[in-house]
Amino acid sequence: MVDKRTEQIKELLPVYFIMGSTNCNGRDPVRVLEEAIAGGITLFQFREKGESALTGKEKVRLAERLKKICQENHIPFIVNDDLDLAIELDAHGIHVGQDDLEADIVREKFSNKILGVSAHTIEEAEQAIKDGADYLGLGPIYPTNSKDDAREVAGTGIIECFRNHGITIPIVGIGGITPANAEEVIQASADGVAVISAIASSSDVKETAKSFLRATSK
Ligand code: 3NM
Repeated sequence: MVDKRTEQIKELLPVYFIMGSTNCNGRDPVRVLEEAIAGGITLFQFREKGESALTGKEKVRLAERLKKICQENHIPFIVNDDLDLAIELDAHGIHVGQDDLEADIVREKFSNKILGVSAHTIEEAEQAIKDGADYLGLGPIYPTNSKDDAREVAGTGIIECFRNHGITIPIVGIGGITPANAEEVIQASADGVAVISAIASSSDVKETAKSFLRATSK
């Protein structure tokens, strides 16, 4: 039986926009987020990473501004890999990778919040579930330029493989996903797509977010 919490998480995942100041081609991240929300994104993750990423107070200030926009638009605000920031901002959730914080420690300190974990193998997925993950991020599904240490391209087959191994918790595909290939990811039985560049660096952020919503609700 699928419980209510799982159903609620699934509803948040269709168009999961991830972004930080380094992903916006010099545009104001606040504007980019507003346009993405106007286009219909369903969840937002603040991921401030890369060479010119903001740190310290500047990072906190940007996170606060983006969280406020999410709050005004009823979009949950997830923080990537920064437990102190997630706690300081009382974020709706946190996402951690395999090389980041330990998921079980995060779950302990951040109970009742959304916990996402990146997984690449069945063992990692099973561990994440034991640790209390609400959803898994699987990738990179397609080639990506947005993550320096991305693993080998997995294709949509990784999603089918996890499902065939009995992994039933919500899954979001990530890496190189565009409006043109998003439907394939959903057909492979993901509950949504997590996207950085196709939305953040689009010349029409709102329209691109709309295209993702159409592609994932077919
Ligand atoms: N994690 P884009 S791939 C943040 O494979 C991230 O776990 C990945 O960015 C993983 O949509 C990735 O621009 C980058 O390809 C996704």
